Amino acid sequence: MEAVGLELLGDNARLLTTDADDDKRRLLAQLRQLDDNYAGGLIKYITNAKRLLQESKEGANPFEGCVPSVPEGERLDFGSAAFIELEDRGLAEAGRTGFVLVAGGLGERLGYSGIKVSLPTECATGRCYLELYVSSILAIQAAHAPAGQRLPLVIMTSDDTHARTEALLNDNNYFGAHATQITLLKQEKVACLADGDARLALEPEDAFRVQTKPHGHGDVHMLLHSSGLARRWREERGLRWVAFFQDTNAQLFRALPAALGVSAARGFAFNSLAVPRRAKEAIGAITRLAFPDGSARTLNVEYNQLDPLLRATTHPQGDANDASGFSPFPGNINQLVVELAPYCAELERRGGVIAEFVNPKYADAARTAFKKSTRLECMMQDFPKGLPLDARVGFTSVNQTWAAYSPVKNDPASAADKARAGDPSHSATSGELDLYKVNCKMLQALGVSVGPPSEAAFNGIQGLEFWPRVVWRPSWAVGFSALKQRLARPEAVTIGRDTVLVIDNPNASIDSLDLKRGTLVVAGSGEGAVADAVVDNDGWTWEPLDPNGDWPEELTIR
Ligand code: UGB
Repeated sequence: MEAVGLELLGDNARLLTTDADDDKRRLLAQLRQLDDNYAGGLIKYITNAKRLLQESKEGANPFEGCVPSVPEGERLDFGSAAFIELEDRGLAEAGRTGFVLVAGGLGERLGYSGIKVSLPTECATGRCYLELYVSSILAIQAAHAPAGQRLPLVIMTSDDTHARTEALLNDNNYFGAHATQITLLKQEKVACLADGDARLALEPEDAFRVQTKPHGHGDVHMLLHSSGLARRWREERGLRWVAFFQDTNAQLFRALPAALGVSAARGFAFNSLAVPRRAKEAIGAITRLAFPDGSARTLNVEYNQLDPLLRATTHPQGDANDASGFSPFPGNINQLVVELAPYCAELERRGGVIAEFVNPKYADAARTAFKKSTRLECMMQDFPKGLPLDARVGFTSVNQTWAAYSPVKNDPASAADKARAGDPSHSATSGELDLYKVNCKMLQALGVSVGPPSEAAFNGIQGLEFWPRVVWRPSWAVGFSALKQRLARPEAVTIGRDTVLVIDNPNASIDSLDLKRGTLVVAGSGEGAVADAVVDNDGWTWEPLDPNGDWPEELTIR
């Protein structure tokens, strides 16, 4: 390591004594590890930190002189003819895609003690997020990948999630995947910075240990580069795309294929799946920025930066809704479709490092001291910041948010507060209910008579749309066209209000069914059709839990 610029802020008196050699070795080992984990080493990290901290101290505006506008992209109605056409095209492309799940976050806002990918997506089957993702990829592989191609899945973990993710896979036999097709890449934390000069912060209780914190989900790009996986996917596996996604969105495979179709149709090197964004909603906005030198880029602008940028330029009213009731700028949901060839070229050029930022909370007006230590961070959606200017960057927005994005992020109390304020609750409750809704809406779009939904209240969230609890295995159908093939006569199928339909048999089809009341589980694996079936039983019911009962956490949070 170069002997420049590395300063530790802490109990320096003890650092100088000779009776602490073991502790010093321990510190050195940690510094070596921090050096290895960052592309370019610790000195590069500190150099970057000094630059970013100086810019922050000066109050530099990264968007100085930029003019924002709404970028090029596609806005689709879920289930429309255009949607289904792009979905079909995208599913064919999905057979040449590597999938990347970022699952290193602890999900502190949710307050769940387990890892988020182990949460049930819904209560009808209890299928967890990781199982849903893996089985969707396997279903796409069976239907759309070239013979013998096993579609890869990378899961980025962290110290907080790695062992439990590994155990979840092992305990469930990789959910049917081949063990070699799932790779876990663990992100490491980065050193904390004690002050504006980027001196490293030591633990208050241990003068021989540097404080560390997560670097953010942008680490995924560095790991795909340093592991050599992205390059091998392109050169050895002949894959064309890489799709990134977050830990808890059961709607992922309802919307991602259409985005892949849009990428192929429009030649997008980088395509962000998006949903309509209400002004001030805490999600990033996909924005085209024209720079003073005449160049332009399409980027994610985080919600806290959007309002001042708009006020200072084209929209004096700031981050406001237009006549549609939404912001004209689509909301980023961090499901990204990236073309592998330009992606690999860019990783090569930048050594896997992507744009970073720093967000210190200052303790003084001179902006030199911090309230607490800070660190550099990076976000996976910032990758286009360094792409060549001629790279086509766009978005695919699905107009019906419930069909594309319903993540589980908030604990019940904050979820109820958000719902009361008219914002999406992004809770285990909404995640489950939106999944039933999207499945029912798919069947309805194909001519099945469904519902109507009831109104329900769970965990203090009132007025919820409670559709029949309809779920099927991904191997039964991914996408509208596959679903259509499972229904010989959609007009002969009725799914009544408050009923439950679980299709567990991947080989069954439905000819005619009147699900009047209660529950139907289509189990087994034999081929055959549900025909002339009338179901009327007591079935399963969903009811709010007694708050004084002793229930599993997975249930109380929904
Ligand atoms: N994650 C990691 O794998 N590693 C990390 O170090 C951190 C996170 P959050 P966030 O969907 O509403 C994003 O914490 O970062 C994984 C976008 O930036 O749930 O606050 C983690 O496991 C924002 O523009 O979200 O905000 C999870 O799978 C907007 O789109 C994923 O990263 C926002 O999501 C996201 O982590 C949103």
